[in-house]
Amino acid sequence: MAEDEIPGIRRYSAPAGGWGALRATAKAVREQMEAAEAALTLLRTNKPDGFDCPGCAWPDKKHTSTFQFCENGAKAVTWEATRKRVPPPFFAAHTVTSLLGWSDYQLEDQGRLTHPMAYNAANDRYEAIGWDEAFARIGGVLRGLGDPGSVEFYTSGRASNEAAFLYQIFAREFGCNNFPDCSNMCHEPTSVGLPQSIGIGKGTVSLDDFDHCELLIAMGHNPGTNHPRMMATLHELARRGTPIIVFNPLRERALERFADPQDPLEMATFGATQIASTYLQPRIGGDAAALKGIMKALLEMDRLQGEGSAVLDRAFIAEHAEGFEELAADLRATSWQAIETSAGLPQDDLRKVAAAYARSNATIVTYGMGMTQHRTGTANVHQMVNLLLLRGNFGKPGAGICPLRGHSNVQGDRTVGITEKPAADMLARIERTFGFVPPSAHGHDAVAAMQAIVAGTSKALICLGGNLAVALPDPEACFPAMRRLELTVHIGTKLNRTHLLTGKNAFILPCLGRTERDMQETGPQSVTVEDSMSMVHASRGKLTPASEALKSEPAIIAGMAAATLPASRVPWTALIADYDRIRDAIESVFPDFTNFNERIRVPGGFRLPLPPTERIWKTPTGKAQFIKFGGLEEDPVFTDPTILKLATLRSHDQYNTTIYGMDDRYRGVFGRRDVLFMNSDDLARLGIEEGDEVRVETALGQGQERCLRNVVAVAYEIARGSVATYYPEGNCLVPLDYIDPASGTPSYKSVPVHVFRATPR
Ligand SMILES: Nc1nc2c(c(=O)[nH]1)N[C@H]1C(S)=C(S)[C@@H](COP(=O)(O)OP(=O)(O)OC[C@H]3O[C@@H](n4cnc5c(=O)[nH]c(N)nc54)[C@H](O)[C@@H]3O)O[C@H]1N2
Ligand SMILES: Nc1nc2c(c(=O)[nH]1)N[C@H]1C(S)=C(S)[C@@H](COP(=O)(O)OP(=O)(O)OC[C@H]3O[C@@H](n4cnc5c(=O)[nH]c(N)nc54)[C@H](O)[C@@H]3O)O[C@H]1N2
Ligand SMILES: [Mo]
Repeated sequence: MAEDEIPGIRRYSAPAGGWGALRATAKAVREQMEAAEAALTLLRTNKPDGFDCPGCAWPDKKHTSTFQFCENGAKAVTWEATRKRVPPPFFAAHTVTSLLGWSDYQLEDQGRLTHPMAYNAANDRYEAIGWDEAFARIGGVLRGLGDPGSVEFYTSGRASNEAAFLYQIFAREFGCNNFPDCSNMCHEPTSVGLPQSIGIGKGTVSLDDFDHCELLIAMGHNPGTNHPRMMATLHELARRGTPIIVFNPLRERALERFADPQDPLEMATFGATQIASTYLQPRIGGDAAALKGIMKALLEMDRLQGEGSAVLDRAFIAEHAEGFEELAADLRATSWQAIETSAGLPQDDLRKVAAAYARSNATIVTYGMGMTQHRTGTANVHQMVNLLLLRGNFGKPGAGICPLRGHSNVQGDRTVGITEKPAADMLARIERTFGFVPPSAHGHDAVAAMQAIVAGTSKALICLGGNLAVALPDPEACFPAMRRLELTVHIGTKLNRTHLLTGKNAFILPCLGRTERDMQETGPQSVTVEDSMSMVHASRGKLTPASEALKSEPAIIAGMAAATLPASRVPWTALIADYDRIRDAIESVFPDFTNFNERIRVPGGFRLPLPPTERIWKTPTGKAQFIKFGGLEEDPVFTDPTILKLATLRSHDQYNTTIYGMDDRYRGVFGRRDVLFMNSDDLARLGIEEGDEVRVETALGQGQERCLRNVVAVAYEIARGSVATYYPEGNCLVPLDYIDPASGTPSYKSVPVHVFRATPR
């Protein structure tokens, strides 16, 4: 079938970025905002006195640089600062049941929520309610539940440090550690795996390190879409001639060729820069094997070079690391043939990567969801660290590990206490600061929280942002369970499907977004966020709030807490009057925030301590750990050759469950999302033609049929045996318990499936 015969499927031959990005930005502005206001708003993004971009967690050059253009940052900002509104008459006109029939895109595109709303089951509608009455009713239900452990406190990673801190204090004074958060679906393997390897669950590089790095290995992330400001860094590296080796089963255009909208010459000449110097396409779930192959090759090179070889940093290993001998023995015992089969890459390619790595004196490994959202996500993180440790790539300029975090403050939320497994010293300091005894029993992460909701043991769900039921796997189990809850409370900016899965008592509490002015008793307030390089800085919105009835996230949390806990030891009202007081309390609980208020007044903020950058390892033995990966396979091995591995991905026009538009420009998909990307050999092998309608079925044989229908097969440059579709549509194929046991993160990127042709011949 000729390619233009499939509606909306066109090959995209241009580089990423460039004029296409400028056109897409203009479209986002046109559809959501007044042009003049949009221009002013975008210019305030990531400025010393402006607000932090809600788009991603990639740092900005000290938050002091000139305006950095970013298409998807602009989409995130204009989507929040839209002129569209969802006022009470909207809810009067539509029952919740009818709204459930709308698409995710339609729901959010209605605009900003304007008033607190309470669900009325008698007429199946959300109705406006006063703030105080909402708080009182929520408090009443929570107090009436009896068991504090039956309440789930979800956090999505846009929440500021101040909001997240107050939220965890509220939950802990209430009496539980149930903190499902979006990180559990995202970088939890980083938060679990990195401490085991290097003693801290955060990336170790700073933006400056990219100026000194001699080799970058980029694994399983798609920065052209998800971390667009990183493209400027990659562009710079490529121009400087620094090799960039990509591991991604799909060809992602921005990792191949990019035209920097910041570069006048490139723009004027329609030029572009080649980004990846080497682009390897392992099969989905083949990275652990590939990393083992590279390390095996390195050991072989080291042996060949004999005495005096500089392939491994022997001095570093001896002084700083443990477990090398076990790792080396395991690598020696692993055959090249098995590595090639598991990785889906030839030995030769892996040896070349090893050679390039051995030449580099400073290497950075960057990674994203393609590495973490697997059954072995945590073990995958260990393997990337192993590779870096072999040549001492920690604690020197230009080297280290760089997880690309998701939500703009997901890292900060964890830093200020959103964790279901609280450390004893944090609990002790909470007690000292506020005078109540916080619970120490571990609570639920995201999957465990939903499992408790499905089992009926959890009775209430409070969500600080996000769209939990849609973000989690297995809507068939989750959606009906949500309706059985006693209480659902959503603090959000825009209407989404989870808000419509109403419990017996259901509330939507609309909050200010980051772009908006937050006025409290002592004047306009700033909040703080931490980016993926551990830089903490202030964010201050300037826009007039979308509605006079909105409250800030901290104010909503304080209101709920005060109404729930009449004998609270926390001075909720005083804390809200001046956020400096919240920051003083944060400093009192978390010593790393010394002089917090003073330090965020410096443009660019400050960096939290990162011991590995000084070669200090806060592991139990005080050494960095080599942790071997037993075997080669990330997933169960199937003998049935018709089973393929499915990854669920973001399109270029979406922010997680927020769908901005129906295009995925760089992958050549326009006006639709119902596609399954397939390798043409697999198409031929399975008797499917491009453009055929197909049915995707989960092949785990758990007795339950999981099926995605009405998707169209599209030929794509994707590794053989691997297929991909969009998130969240693909979530119906992922069982709720198909997780990395070490971290609890769902294996969204590797589900065994069968694909059947549905188009009759
Ligand atoms: N515009 C925009 N920005 C965002 C987001 C958004 O949705 N939109 N989401 C934010 C959030 S919360 C997050 S977590 C990040 C997500 O950012 P990314 O980590 O880039 O997220 P994904 O789109 O899920 O896919 C990652 C890549 O993994 C690859 N991949 C899939 N399976 C494998 C595998 O087995 N091995 C390897 N090596 N690669 C694989 C896919 O081809 C894809 O290119 O972005 C953040 N920023
Ligand atoms: N199949 C599959 N599933 C996945 C993934 C995948 O790759 N594949 N990725 C996972 C990942 S990495 C993540 S992080 C999760 C995301 O899970 P979530 O964080 O729960 O989801 P989002 O779509 O980011 O949440 C969108 C909603 O946040 C609210 N919101 C936006 N801005 C604000 C704000 O400033 N304040 C408040 N209070 N609310 C706000 C709006 O109401 C909006 O509807 O999904 C996970 N699910
Ligand atoms: Mo994420």
